Amino acid sequence: MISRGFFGRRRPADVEKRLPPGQYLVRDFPVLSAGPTPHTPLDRWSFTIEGRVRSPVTWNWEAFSALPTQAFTVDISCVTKWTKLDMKWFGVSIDTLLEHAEVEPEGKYVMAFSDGGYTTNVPLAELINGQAFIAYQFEDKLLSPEHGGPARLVVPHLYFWKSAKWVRGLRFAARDEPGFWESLGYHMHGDPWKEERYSGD
Ligand SMILES: Nc1nc2c(c(=O)[nH]1)N[C@H]1C(S)=C(S)[C@@H](COP(=O)(O)O)O[C@H]1N2
Ligand SMILES: [Mo]
Repeated sequence: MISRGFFGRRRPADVEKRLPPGQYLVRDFPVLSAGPTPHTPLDRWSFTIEGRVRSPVTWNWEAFSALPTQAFTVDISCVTKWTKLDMKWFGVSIDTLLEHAEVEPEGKYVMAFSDGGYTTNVPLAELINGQAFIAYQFEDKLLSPEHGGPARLVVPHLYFWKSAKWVRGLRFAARDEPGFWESLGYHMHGDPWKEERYSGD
């Protein structure tokens, strides 16, 4: 018997249903970075929750990698129109992180910040209840530097620019401020199913 492979097992109609409007399927994993790939050694890496929280929390790598992990199998859509199905990540759910930080009632908006200066904004409501996580493993390997290792935010239900690579923390605020791409004309929210690509979409 000949193996039909990963995509052969699913009927095209099922695949079609999982493709947001204007997207096409890819099987490879493209790399898209606005600048050079940072290489922060693990002994100098940390992850911080700050801003509108009762008291800021910082984990070093040892503490962060000791947090409970989960597997997440998700479909990802990039605003450049590729969609990749069934991407298997491992990491720490944002819900788990927030068990360690008390967000103030005003802290409804989050700015993710990264090594190299990249930022992206996501409302808190879109990060909780299992919707988003900090990934440090992709498939069977530690996350490679070009894909955001040591760790990246993954918000699978929004366009992939919201999934900040080399993420170092989340800053809580009372107002929704634009991050890097958002201040260059990309959408503040970025829902692929609504084609929220650019401001005004
Ligand atoms: N820190 C950082 N995160 C980033 C980016 C970036 O340039 N810097 N690019 C974003 C964009 S536009 C996309 S599509 C994805 C690409 O992730 P990948 O290179 O793993 O495919 O990362 C997002 N996260
Ligand atoms: Mo992107």
